[in-house]
Amino acid sequence: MDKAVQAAGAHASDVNYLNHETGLWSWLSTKDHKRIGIMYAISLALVFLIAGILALLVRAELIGPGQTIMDAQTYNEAFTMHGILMVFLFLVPSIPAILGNFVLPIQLGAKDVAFPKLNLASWYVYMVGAVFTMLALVYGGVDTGWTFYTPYSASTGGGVLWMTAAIFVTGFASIFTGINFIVTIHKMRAPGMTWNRLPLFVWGMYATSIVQVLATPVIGITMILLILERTLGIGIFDPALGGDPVLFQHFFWFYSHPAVYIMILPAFGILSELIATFSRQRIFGYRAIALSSVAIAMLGFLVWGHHMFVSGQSAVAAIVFSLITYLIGIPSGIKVFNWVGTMYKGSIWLQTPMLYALSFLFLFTIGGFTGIMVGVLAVDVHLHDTYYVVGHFHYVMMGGSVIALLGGMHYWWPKITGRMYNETLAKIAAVLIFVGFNVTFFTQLVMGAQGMPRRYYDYVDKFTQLHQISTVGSWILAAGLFLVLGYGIWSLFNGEKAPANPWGAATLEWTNVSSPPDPHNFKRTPLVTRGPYDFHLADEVFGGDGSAGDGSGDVRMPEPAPAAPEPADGDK
Ligand code: HEM
Ligand SMILES: [Cu+2]
Repeated sequence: MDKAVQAAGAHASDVNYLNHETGLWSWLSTKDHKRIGIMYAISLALVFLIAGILALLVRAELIGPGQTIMDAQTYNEAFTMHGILMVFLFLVPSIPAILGNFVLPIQLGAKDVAFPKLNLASWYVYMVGAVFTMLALVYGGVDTGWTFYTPYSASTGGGVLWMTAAIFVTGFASIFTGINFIVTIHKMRAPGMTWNRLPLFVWGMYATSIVQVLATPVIGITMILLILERTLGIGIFDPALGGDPVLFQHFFWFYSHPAVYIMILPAFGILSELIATFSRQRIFGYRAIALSSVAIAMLGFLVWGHHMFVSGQSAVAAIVFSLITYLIGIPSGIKVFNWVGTMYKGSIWLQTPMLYALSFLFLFTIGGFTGIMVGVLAVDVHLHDTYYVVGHFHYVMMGGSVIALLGGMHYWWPKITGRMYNETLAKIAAVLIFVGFNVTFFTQLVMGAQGMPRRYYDYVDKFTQLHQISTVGSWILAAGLFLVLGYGIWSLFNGEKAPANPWGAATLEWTNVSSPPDPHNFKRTPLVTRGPYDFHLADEVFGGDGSAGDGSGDVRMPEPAPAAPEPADGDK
């Protein structure tokens, strides 16, 4: 075990949130944000597993032209289900529901979220949505693609009704989480936790919550309208009934573009924590990182038309959407610049979470850059509905969000479980995932640019080789992910006991809370007197009085808060 791990050496107290109550009912009826986070983690891991297996099957079908392991209809249903599960049931809830729930209140110095019952309700509502998803499979499956475009979705198989209902229902889970976090951040901060001392993970969650609350109702209403058209024949999208099919696309993307920020903003938040902690540096440009998240959240509402360049919208609209899309590159670029700036001259510690952070920087930059490419009106006319788009959004959603989630899970694992994972295996897995990811998806960018359309189970011979490379890549990727699952489970039972602050981080969940945390997080409400990345002031972390992490101390600082980054004057 590394030196820093021992240095922070504090002892977990015997009673913690995991063992203070036992039995299934104590979990199903819990209002503890930490336990709800874990319930979400287990549910979402299961969804990720199912959706991942579907992805492997889709890739296996594409290993050669023509039919290989499934027929065309099954293929359509497989990629649709993969997409729906990954986007709506996994990635949208993922980081907020798991790590947001677990970490956010502790980072604020709070005992829990503002509305603990609403938090538990969010999980139950999500589970109802998951059951509806199963029913969609029972009642004939869905083959529309995850976008449910009309007019096809208004007429195809019965599963669509259940699936759209599932998305309507899980939307509430997302809204509940968003409302809860906004109120928690405004109202539950410990004394001294000013807006300028919020950890950047909290800022990321704040921006995300705004989008969740404002955008999710739109997808809910869209799904309801589709259901009404299908069941009652009310004309909304069907021209024969006086509707407009393109209207569906507007509604859908008015939610779904902002939704990509629901998926990526929390990832940005995690990145800031990882980069600061493992570079041992004050974050460079705290305020720029915090506010660029909010800027992205706002701008994200203005660009939906870039998904509809070839849908027949007016040339003026298309040009305006294209131009606004470029603007998103600015706050995103600011972030990447600031993360690199934070690492500059830092003492970088290449533990597994940092490997994921570096991975993210590389992959998200490709994802963002290819996003600008498809945002260029003229270029997208060529690239639209090709594998280039598939490559692009996997670079952001998987290379960005999922990689950040993995980094965050490794980072907070000792806090959540009270155990360390096997560092060597974890590093091997991180490398396998990075390599497998690029082999799988870079090839897709190439074939997309050459004209390979998306959502086809057959293709012309010239694409065979690239498809084969991509499929082999998916196996490397899967090997890495299963390795994570393996050593994760092993660590739960056999892992070394984790100290309170194994990484020498300076935010409250590490400095003032034991691993695993006390049922009420803090024994005494902390008094915050410095910024979240003021390592030079965090005496209790580096050579302080050794009181770190027994959960009993306030954050005691030798000096008053530094001028970091600017004194707050009340709520922003
Ligand atoms: C930040 C996280 C992002 C995520 C999670 C994401 C996700 C997605 C997804 C799921 C699609 C597929 C849409 C479809 O099925 O048609 C897509 C397409 C697209 N994305 Fe992104 N994206 C992200 C960032 C960006 C950025 C930064 C840009 C541009 C600056 C961008 C521009 C586009 C465009 C123009 C398309 C439409 C391409 C087409 O359909 O022809 N995206 N994105
Ligand atoms: Cu978009």
